[in-house]
Amino acid sequence: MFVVATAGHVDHGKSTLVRALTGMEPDRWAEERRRGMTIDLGFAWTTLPSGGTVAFVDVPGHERFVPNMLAGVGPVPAALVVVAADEGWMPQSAEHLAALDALGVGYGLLAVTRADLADPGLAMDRARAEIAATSLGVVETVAVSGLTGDGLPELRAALDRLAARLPVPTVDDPVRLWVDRSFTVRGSGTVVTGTLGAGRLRVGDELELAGADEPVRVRGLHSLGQARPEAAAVARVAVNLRGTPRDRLGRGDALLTPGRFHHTDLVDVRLTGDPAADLPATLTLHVGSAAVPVRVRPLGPDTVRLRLARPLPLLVGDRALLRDPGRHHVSGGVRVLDVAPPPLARRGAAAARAQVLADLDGRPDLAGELRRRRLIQAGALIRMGVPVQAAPVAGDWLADPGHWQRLGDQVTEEVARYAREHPLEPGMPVDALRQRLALPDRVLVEALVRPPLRIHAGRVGTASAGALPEPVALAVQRVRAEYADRPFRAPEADRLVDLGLGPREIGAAVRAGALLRLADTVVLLPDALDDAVRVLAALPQPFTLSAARQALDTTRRVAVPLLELLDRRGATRRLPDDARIVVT
Ligand SMILES: Nc1nc2c(ncn2[C@@H]2O[C@H](COP(=O)(O)OP(=O)(O)OP(=O)(O)O)[C@@H](O)[C@H]2O)c(=O)[nH]1
Ligand SMILES: [Mg+2]
Repeated sequence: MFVVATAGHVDHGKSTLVRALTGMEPDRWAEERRRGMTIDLGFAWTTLPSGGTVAFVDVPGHERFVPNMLAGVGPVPAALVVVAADEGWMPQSAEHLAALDALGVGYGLLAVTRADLADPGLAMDRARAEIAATSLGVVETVAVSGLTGDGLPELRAALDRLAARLPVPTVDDPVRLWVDRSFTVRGSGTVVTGTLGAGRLRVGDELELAGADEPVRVRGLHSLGQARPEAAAVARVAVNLRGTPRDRLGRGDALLTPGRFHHTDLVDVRLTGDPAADLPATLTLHVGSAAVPVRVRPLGPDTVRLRLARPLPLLVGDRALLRDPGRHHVSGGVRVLDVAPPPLARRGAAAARAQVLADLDGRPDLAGELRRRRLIQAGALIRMGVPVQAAPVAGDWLADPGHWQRLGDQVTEEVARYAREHPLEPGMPVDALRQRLALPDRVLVEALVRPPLRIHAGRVGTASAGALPEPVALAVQRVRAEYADRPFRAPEADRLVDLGLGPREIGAAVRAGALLRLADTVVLLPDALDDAVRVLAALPQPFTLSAARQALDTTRRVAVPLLELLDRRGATRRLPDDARIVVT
């Protein structure tokens, strides 16, 4: 199937032509038929001589209904421009064509209708020239009469040739179905329709709806009036949603493949075509079937920042248009350059941003994104519409290679500085390093630590960081030598001072496992605990504090905290009468 939107001035015969081609009534409302005028979008389809199907989105031509027209053409890649032979080129011929051009629609046909009423030559020449100057380029042209049927076979053949030229849709892409209609079907619930431009929908699929916390589920699918288990792009589809109230969604909403789109209310864009120098500060952004008021902030000669009144699922490269609803005027097309632009807080930030944007063209560019963002998660880039082929540096994180190299150097510097400032600590805590480098995730620190640095017990240091600074190591060695034959006699406080073991040094030695701390200034050699248990186990059980003190050949200063530590570790148990037993 391929989908074509009509375009053209009011009363030029768009709906009559669609009716003549399809045998279906595009004007769905009684009011439309009574007034002989299309108000809202109409939908009809037919089989072409080739056997292929064309579906039409028939738009209103009246200037009051241009927003409806834009909702219809937004997601559609091809247009049938209709001009009446007897009236020729008119204001909404021009406005509709400007809209197609702004959206970058590249495929189309020209039908000069009402050819039974006047010679189509003049209207045809003018329209061809106008169209040739737009993104549509030179188009095939057919003179027709919706009344007599003249020219219809030629138009059908031309539609077939147009279909053959259209790009092959990408059915593996994520779905972004812009809703152009929503209604309730008795017994089925909410149904929405739209033009599926890419991807594939299946009954049972879960989809995301912007602004809704819960996913929505596809209960049924219709295309061309028939129920189907699945529909692949390009297609007109009607989607029945399970359990979604009708008032939760409508025209301008989008049904999305979950997790694949970034919802943004701030975008930097390039103005396409001939941007007016004095763009109004508030305009309406039309993209897909959505129309959202925006505030415009000029940045460069043809680049602006748009603040959207509500977030939309936009991708880098999206085409959209800006319109001044007050003046009935398409102000220009836009191409989205950045859907997650940086804030412009500092002085000169806007000028700097304009320079960055000058080099962007809306084509997703992984290397450029990494250069500008330095560190970003692959999922975040994919949600912006930037395909990711690069390998992550850690977890889901991608890094600009130059930035990653600099971070590696910084790690070495920071760890060395920390070691200088904290000589007794066995390395820099990982989280302190993460904060110092302003890294968003601990896995990045872990990936940046390379030999000879390593992470041990939550700290980054050299492989020898477990070892003690030399003076402390020497002091511990002397304690060992002096107390080898009386392991439960802890050095007195003044002896510790003589040895150069102040509180910081003792702390370092304890962390390194070179000393065992019983109390503030009561330290033993680390094997003392096991030795003590052996000695105490040889005593008649239970034993008193005094018996333990004598057996260990030590003082109360050591014996009390030593036994308490053994109690805590479960090696001894204190009985109600204060005697103890060794637990075996
Ligand atoms: N004689 C003649 N009349 C036509 C032809 N096509 C359309 N008309 C008449 O022109 C009038 C407008 O036709 P529509 O098809 O409603 O025009 P439209 O472009 O859909 O108008 P809007 O949807 O309001 O923009 C109707 O009265 C049609 O009967 C044609 O080829 N020949
Ligand atoms: Mg009509």
